[in-house]
Amino acid sequence: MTIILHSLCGTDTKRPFSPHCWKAVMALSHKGLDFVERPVPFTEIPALENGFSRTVPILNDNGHLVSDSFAIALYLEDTYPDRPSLFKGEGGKAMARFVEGYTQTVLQAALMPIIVMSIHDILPEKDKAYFRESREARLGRPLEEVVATRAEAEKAAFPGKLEPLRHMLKFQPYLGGDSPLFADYILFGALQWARVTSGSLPLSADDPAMEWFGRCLDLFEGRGRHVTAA
Ligand SMILES: N[C@@H](CCC(=O)N[C@@H](CS)C(=O)NCC(=O)O)C(=O)O
Repeated sequence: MTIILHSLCGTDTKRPFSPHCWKAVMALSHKGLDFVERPVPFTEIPALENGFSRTVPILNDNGHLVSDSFAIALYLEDTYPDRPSLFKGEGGKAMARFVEGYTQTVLQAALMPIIVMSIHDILPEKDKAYFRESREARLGRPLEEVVATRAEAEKAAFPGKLEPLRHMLKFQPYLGGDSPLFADYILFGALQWARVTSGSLPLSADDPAMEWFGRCLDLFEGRGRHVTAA
C-alpha cells in the first residue's frame, strides 16, 4: 500500500512550495494516511506518471491517479470515509469552493507580484527560463517590472485582504469551526507558498490571521513548520 504525492520544489527538494500541493499534503495528513511526497521541479512535471497531468499535485493511490488539489480532497473523502472528514458534508464542500475562489483570485493574485522573484530565484537554471517565460506571458510584462510597479502596493494592501478571516476568528479558531477542515488548508496553502519562497508574510506577528496560520503550521506534528521559511 503506497500513496505517492507528486509535488513541486526548486533546487532544494526538502522545501516544497506549491500552494496547491500544500493543500494536498494537509488533506492526506488530516486523513491520517501514510504517504510519500515526491517534489520535482516545474520542467519535470509533464513526464510524471506518463504525462498524466501538466500540473501538480498528482496523487497516485496504489495506481489510481488524481490531479487537482480539490479533486484530490474529494477523492480522499470518498475513498476513506471512516477517517476524519475534510468537509463535514455537502455544505462543507460547497463552502470550500468559495474559499478556493477567494484564495486564488484575491490572495494568490496579490501575493504573486510580491514573491515572484523569490520563486524565480530558488529554481534550478532550466526551470528559471521556463518560469520567466510562462509567468511573463501570464502577467503581461517582465518579472522585474511586475515587482517594481506592483509589489509595494500589494504588500501594503495585503493585510486588508484577510479581513474576512479575522472576522471569522472572532467566533471560532478555524474555518472548519473548532478544528480545521479542507477550507483551512486551501487558505493555508497560499500563505505557506509565500512563507516558504520569500521567508515572510506581509502581516504583523500579532495579527490574528498570523496566529491562525501558526496553528496550521503546527498541525500534524508541525508538517508545515518543518519546512523552514526561506
Ligand atoms: N487547480 C490546480 C492548480 C495546480 C497548479 O496550477 N499547480 C502548479 C504549481 S503551484 C503547476 O503545477 N504548474 C505547472 C506549470 O506552471 O508548468 C490545483 O488546485 O491543483
